[in-house]
Amino acid sequence: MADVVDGVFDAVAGAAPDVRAGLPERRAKRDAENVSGDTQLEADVWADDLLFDRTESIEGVNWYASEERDAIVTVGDADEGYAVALDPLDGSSNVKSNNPCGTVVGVYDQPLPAPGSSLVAAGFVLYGPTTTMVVARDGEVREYLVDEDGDRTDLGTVELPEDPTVYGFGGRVPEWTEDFEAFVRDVEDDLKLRYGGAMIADVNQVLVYGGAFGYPGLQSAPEGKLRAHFESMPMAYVVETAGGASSDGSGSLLDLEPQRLHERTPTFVGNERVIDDLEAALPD
Ligand code: P6P
Repeated sequence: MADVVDGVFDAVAGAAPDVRAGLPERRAKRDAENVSGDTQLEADVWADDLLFDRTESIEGVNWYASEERDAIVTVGDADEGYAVALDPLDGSSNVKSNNPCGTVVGVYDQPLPAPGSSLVAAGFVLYGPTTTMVVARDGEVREYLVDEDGDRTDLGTVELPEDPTVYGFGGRVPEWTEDFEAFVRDVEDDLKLRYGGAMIADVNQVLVYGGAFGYPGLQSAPEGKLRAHFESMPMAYVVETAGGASSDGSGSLLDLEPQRLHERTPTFVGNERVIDDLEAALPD
């Protein structure tokens, strides 16, 4: 397994400079939507193609799935192996406004759809003032600086701070349920709002400063917006490995068993006490 996980994160880190370099001229919207109904940027499709090329021949990777592709691609010739699930350019709408975006990576030990418990590693690349990679595997989370050659410098382990400081919850407030809005009103008495429209950047703030990020179920969309396989479960794996907690409103996101590849779920990650308060505030 270690070789496969090494191979996946080496390939994604190696691709990062190319993805970042290709963003400036790919800010335009395509006249297309992905299977989830998101408007696709040229950058979404281009990053997906590039990352597919860099990962599809890794020994042990049998399936490639991405938020931008309707179906899973079988890239191996065995009935068993690992599935790589990517959000190739999470927060791509931030490219136009020059705000952070990145790539979410999940490595599952079975074909998708798969339970959150089948993740063996997860992480993300963050295109911010610098390019960094966060990897959760083997019980720890480590952060790396990714240079222009795609080489990584180890910056050490990442552990969620004891005390929460920031919060960020997506969706329009009028679309929130009453119980969730009441919970946020309590949270905002203690924490500072940090919400930037890209899950990987907002979760990275939680990893650095402590707090909580989420995208709740909405009155018009009880399942919320974020995709279980490509965003919610991988980021839950990172935050839980860093000492935090996750929830879909009632229990850990790693206990989810999605039945569809592009299934969405209400998503919350952060300090355990904030997540406990959230679950207490929402109806069973
Ligand atoms: P909204 C990006 O499109 C994304 O999937 C997540 O990265 C982000 O947290 C969320 O959607 C932002 O959604 O509705 O605030 O634009």
